[in-house]
Amino acid sequence: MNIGIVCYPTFGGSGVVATELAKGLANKGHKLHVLSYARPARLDSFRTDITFHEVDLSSYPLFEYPPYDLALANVMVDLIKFEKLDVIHVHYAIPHATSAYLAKQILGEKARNVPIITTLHGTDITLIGSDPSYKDVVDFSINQSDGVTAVSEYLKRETYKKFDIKKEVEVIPNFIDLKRFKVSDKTHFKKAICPEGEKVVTHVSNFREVKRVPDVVSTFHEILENGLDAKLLMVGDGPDRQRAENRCRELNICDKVRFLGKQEQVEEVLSISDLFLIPSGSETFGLAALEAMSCGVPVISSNIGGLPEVNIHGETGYLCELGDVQAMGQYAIKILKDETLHKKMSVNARKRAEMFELDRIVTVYEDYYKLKREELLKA
Ligand code: GMT
Repeated sequence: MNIGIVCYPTFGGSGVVATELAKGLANKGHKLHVLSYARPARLDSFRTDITFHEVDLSSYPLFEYPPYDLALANVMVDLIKFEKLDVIHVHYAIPHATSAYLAKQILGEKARNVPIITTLHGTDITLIGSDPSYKDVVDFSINQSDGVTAVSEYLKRETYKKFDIKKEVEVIPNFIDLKRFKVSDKTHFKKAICPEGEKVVTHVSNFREVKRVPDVVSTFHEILENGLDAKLLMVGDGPDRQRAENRCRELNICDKVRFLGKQEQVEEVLSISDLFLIPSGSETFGLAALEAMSCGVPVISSNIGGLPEVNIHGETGYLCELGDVQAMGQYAIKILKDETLHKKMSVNARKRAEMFELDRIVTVYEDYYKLKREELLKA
């Protein structure tokens, strides 16, 4: 098939899922076209079976806000016409699903059999999508898609709760490349960071408010207060980094915390980690938790959203009430002080990650595309 994938080019979340899906589908022999306003972070090497199309925004004095959604629709029209796309798969409803609808309307009969698949990832439903300034358009665009998928059962429920959706939402969970996200020997790296054999606690995110990064620091402080020597690795960057750094200064623990910024090879950091913290206020799936688990790192997360579908309480780590840094700290100590428990949870975490294996989920998407094409052909 000729498949168009539309996404945000970001380091984490939906951008990663979309790009890894494109690579997985190309590995199965499909021809992929990836559309975004910048080259996605994970589309990092040249391949003849994946073409990147940068959506270019012309500036014009009247355009204080250049209309990205229109430029994107225009690229879609072009690709359906000249690259003969069989499917358009958009990741994140705003504005991608709306642009896809517009492209299809523009082409009329010519695009009749090209299904638009919209994958909902999270904040397009739980936060920004349900904001009154977008809600009606999002509602309409989702209903106009030929297929709608959500990355967790939780997100499916939220979608029905927050919008008037008449379509069946199919849950296709996020996936993981088990060959990439596995423990590798990084002893030299660990020695450099923890010369005294301290435990390594890690957090990876885009440091947005929803990630509650100050809670990561407070939880880590609890660990230190309970007499366990450890280092905290903060991977990523974003608006709340300064708050997190300030919290470290207030608690006087700066020598124990390393802010590593954005990292391409997160799996290398995870390879030296003993514990992963993800205390988010909202998380439809928690891909970062799955990446950690795939590297055999037990996870302590908040008990919200789709996280309980990934992290299993008492097996792969622990789930705690939102904001309960004391409980998170206590569970962290429990895992880090008990080698047998740590080993057991580490093995369980990797096993659980295996249930989200990349090839299997890519096939589920492939079958879903075929089904939606058949439905259009029959209609
Ligand atoms: O979490 C983010 O900040 C990025 C966001 C996105 O849409 O790119 O991530 C969402 O999609 C990911 C991939 O499906 C999920 O793993 C994240 O849980 C979800 N984030 C939130 O719900 C906050």
